[in-house]
Amino acid sequence: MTHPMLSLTDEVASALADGTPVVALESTIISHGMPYPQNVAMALEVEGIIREHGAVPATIAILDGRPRIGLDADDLELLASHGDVTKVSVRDLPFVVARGTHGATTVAATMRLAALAGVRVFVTGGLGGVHRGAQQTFDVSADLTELGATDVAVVSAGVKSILDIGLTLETLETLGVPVLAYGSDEFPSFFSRSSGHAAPMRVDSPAEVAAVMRAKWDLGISGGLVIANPIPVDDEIPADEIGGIIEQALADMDALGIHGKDATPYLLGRIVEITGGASLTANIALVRDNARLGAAIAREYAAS
Ligand code: PSU
Ligand code: MN
Repeated sequence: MTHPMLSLTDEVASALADGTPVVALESTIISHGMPYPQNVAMALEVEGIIREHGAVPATIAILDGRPRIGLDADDLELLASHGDVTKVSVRDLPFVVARGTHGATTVAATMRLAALAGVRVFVTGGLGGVHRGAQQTFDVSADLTELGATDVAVVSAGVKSILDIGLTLETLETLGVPVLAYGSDEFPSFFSRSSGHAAPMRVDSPAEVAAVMRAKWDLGISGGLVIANPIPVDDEIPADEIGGIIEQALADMDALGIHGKDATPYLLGRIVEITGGASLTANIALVRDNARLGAAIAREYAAS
């Protein structure tokens, strides 16, 4: 039975009914993570990649207060270009639904809605985590809380070093979240294949990922999994090159007094500005690669 508050497209509803693999996609990356029009082009392209690789894409957002599982091209265009789309993490979901407004869902809110719909695999670019200086600000993304609680496997390229990567990994350990680096001994840092942090666990095939998902949930251990897929070699921005740019973006944010839910969108936009768009090219490349991997994982999981 589909949850009565969700609206599924016919394509997603029939895929879920007949066991066709489905891959969830978030919408904050569209509305608050990339500039227009590259954001809508990315969203459409990634849905196409997931279809080409044998799964059905389900981009998730709130439109007119209605949680939507699967969107059409007009919906994606609205999310990419409309001036008034709220960034919705889990705490924002009830407010946006009750008011009947538009919301773009973060990793946390997308996981929650995907799980309500019965979707177990979700592809994104980067996760939220423990912000640098969180010892003072308490700024820890609700993405981590949600990974500790909700049964969805999330494919990302790791976390940007706008965050404290070491503390993010510690928190995921505390929350019981398996962190699987794909084909690497090191946890990746989004733009770079390396981070200086060893991967807690390594896997080398979609089937191995599906087996860990099954084992976790069959053991009754609720919560998510992180699959950290390093950016393809040819698209990588070396850590020493991006490091200084991230420091500058963080300093600019502090000077402007930006914090809370505006921090991540500001930093993402500022990094695109400082790199003259090079970071956006890398970001889109890693999302494409994550889509290919996520579709393969969803296929293996459906067959397992
Ligand atoms: N990191 C990225 N790109 C993104 C985000 C994070 O590299 O688009 C978005 C995701 O939607 C993530 C959210 O869930 O930012 C985290 O926001 P916060 O730090 O406010 O929890
Ligand atoms: Mn935060």
